[in-house]
Amino acid sequence: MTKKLNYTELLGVLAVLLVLAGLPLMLWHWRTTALPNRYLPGTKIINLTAIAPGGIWTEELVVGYGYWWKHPTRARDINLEQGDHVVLLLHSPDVQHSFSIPDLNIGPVEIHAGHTVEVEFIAERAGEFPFLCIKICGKDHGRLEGRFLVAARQDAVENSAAR
Ligand SMILES: [Cu+2]
Repeated sequence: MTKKLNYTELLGVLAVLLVLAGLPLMLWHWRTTALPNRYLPGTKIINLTAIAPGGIWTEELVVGYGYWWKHPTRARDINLEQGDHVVLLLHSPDVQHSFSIPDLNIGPVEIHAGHTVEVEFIAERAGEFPFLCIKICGKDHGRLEGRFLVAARQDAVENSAAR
């Protein structure tokens, strides 16, 4: 014999289902729609995560338990184009790191474990711009470096050739 749910129980079940389905949906919406639309169209959004063991900057998302077995790809060279509006989302899953692009006078930007820090800049000049961690964060600290390679914009190249 089955007992029919009364109105209050039904409401409770609905509330639980709403939370179970609604929260992940809201998070998904935030990640895919709300977050990218916070920036001007054409903005290059680059995720950079610093990982202390191995001294790796990676563009991959490294969170939670994945940290222990994931082998993220090292981001050595990040290609940009002159004039690009760049938003860096800096993240650390382990210890406190300190981000800097010395040639662009950016940093030191403290990245606390578990937090994401936003750094915004415009790649005005073409060239190579090393980025690195400038806080001793472990034995592989020295390997936490990479480069932004800013390619000269085509019309800028033509302008300088015409002169
Ligand atoms: Cu470091």
